[in-house]
Amino acid sequence: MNKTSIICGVSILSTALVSCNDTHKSSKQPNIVFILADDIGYGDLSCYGATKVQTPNVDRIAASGVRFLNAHCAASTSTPSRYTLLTGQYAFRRTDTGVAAGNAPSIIKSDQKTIQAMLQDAGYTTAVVGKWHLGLGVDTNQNWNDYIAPGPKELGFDYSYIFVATGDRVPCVYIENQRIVNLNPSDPVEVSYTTPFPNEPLGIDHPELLTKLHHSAGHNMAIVNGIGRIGYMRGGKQALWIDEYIADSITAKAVAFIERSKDKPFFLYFGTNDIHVPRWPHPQFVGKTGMGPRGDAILSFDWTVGQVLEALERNGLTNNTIVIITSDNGPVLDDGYKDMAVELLGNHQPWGPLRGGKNSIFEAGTRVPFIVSWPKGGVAKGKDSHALVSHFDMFATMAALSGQTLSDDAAPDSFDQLRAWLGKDTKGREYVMEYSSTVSVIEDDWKYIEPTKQPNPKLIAAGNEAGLSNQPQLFNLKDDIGERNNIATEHPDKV
Ligand code: NG6
Ligand code: CA
Repeated sequence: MNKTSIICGVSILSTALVSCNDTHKSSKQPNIVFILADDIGYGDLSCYGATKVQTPNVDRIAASGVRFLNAHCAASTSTPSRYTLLTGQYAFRRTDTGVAAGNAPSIIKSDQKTIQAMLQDAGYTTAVVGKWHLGLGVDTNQNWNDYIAPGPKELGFDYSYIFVATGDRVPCVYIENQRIVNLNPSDPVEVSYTTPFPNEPLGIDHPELLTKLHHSAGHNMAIVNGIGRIGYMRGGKQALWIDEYIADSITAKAVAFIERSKDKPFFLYFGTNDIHVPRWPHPQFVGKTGMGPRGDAILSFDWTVGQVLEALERNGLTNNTIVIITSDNGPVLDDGYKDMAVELLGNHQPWGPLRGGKNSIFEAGTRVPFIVSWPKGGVAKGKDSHALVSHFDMFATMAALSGQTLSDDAAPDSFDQLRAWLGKDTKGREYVMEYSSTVSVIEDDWKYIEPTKQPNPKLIAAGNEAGLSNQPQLFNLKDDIGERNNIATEHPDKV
């Protein structure tokens, strides 16, 4: 190693990385792999305290990097969480960023700045693989049998291999570079979220066709692969996914992208299907945790992480790749299918010590696992950090890292937290805001939840409290991480 590369190797400063980039190939900008789990909770991984399920591959990344204990996503459901992540703008700045249907038009507007377009400007090859859930096309009448735009390409991803919404929403097909994969033109895909198609059996009328999972709430419309879904669809029989192979399919595409991009800096944004409903993991995981499909799907997630890490290793990329693992929102047990998640939970604590869960303004809705590893970047190894961080700081943080200056209209809610992400700054953000029917703010040890006139549903899903109130709520998270004691009246100054 010559002197220049030694200096670059120990430097974490973007300026050094940029200038070294010109002179020595081995000191090029780091690759970025962002793995976004679906609905994995703060206590669902063994490196976050789970014992009934083991996640050795995620744990390996935690051991080589920083495990954050005070990390947040922007919202307690997928679409607003992902919107905020990719645009660096709180989803609650708009009213049309709720959980998207499978035929929602593109939610990110073509003139909005995105992290992936910013990284393209910095010389990165960019890809999205897996869950998208940010809409496609201009309206709800997309022609599914043609190139569907706008979509990932128009928003800055060079390559895409996605499912458009969630595993439980039609259309149940893979879409590669904005065209349905394996589509037979003589069997076109049609999608509706309002009107059933004549002669297409529905879950609500044909329980005998639900050979894999029965619904517990909703999920009684189109039947695909023996599972009822949300929304109606017709056609595309040859293109339909098989749930037990979704992890295989998207992981293979993520790995293939890494293989073919290895010679220049790349950004892979990888949204897994695990562990969202319908949980129907590959047979190799079935029965392995004793917790039913929900637990087994965590193993599938960990397998996916392992495949990505192996691909990096095989291609000599481990050292100079930043790997980030996190989740889009908190955990849920019964999310609309009878998959025994409640009955087989035992003493597993998907929420860790937190209150609430998916769809909740309490901490378990939005405090998520968050792990950052980058051996060459000098990330502290096997360290815990209590710094206040959020995954939507990704935009500004990666801009700083790649030497990009953000324009005034880019990512207003995203801050450069590189030092915190590398485990060097122990404070992190000044504050973070989160959304779930109302907003909350965390600053220092305090969490404030804005009162709302909306009624507080008794329980959402199984056991997840929404946490809404028509009174201000204030918690001291240092003494009361479980948000049991509302001390708003004692601290009017803080409120
Ligand atoms: C809800 C679904 C739930 C899940 C959620 C979105 C029902 C009864 N519940 O409407 O199953 O799909 O939407 O999840 O249909 S998310 O993680 O993508 O935000
Ligand atoms: Ca989710």
